[in-house]
Amino acid sequence: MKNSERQEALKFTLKLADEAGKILLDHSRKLYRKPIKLIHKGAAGLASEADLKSEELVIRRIQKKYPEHKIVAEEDSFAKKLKVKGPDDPKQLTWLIDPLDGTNNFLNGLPFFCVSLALAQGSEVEVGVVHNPLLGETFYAHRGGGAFLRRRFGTKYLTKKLQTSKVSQPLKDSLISTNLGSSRHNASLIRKFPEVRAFRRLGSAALELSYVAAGILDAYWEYRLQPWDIAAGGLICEEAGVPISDLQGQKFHAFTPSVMAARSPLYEDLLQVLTEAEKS
Ligand code: LIP
Repeated sequence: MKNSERQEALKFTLKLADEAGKILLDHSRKLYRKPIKLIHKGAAGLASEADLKSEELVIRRIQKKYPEHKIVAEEDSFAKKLKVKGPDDPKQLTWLIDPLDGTNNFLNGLPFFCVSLALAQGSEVEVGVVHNPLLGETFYAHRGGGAFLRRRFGTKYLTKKLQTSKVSQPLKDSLISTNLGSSRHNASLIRKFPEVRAFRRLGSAALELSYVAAGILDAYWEYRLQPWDIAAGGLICEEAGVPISDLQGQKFHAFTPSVMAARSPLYEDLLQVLTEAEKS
């Protein structure tokens, strides 16, 4: 992709995330008064009409602007029982869409959810936007252009480039988000994990990665994720200069099934702890 194409796609994606965010806000207002329709997806969790309406809008807008691009979206993939895998053609342009990342938070009224939109060429993410409409915060990046956070303070918005310290906290002082304790983790890990300042489990992979990029969290990792959960947030980490890989230490790309992001040397320390835990 040419740089000018990335810039144009980013502009389009920011506008689209804002529009989809308004749909989530409308539904979160409805939900405040009475329950909204739920879709039970078995092992894939829950969805709601908010996920569906947001996704419909995003797909419609992309098909109009980029009719030749491929679209991989969470609810559509579930409905069509698609097996998501990386493209065979490294030039293929693919949109990876999570119309509502953090559905469980959304449904319980916990204000930590977002729209996550990414455009990848092959498996390299070129553009990513993560937008939380309730908190008024938008993380965004295009490859080679740096990562940014636009955040609402009262009625004002402030934008900053994400370039926090290159060096991490030591492990014992770090604030880490992960789903430790879930069935996706080695059950004994929680008992033998070295001391850290605190653990969090925030429930939106896209926002958790973006928070590491912004230095709000020191580290995040999770197993068994989907490309729409991590593509945009992963690029935002890369563009903020934060080391990110899968849990085997392999280079991050849109289709890696697990992810870990942290500044060094915390990144290396965590990778070692997790690799040891896998062996035991
Ligand atoms: C969710 C994530 C969450 C992860 C779940 C799920 P959804 O996305 O971001 O952090 O643990 O596996 O993928 O379903 O809310 O869009």
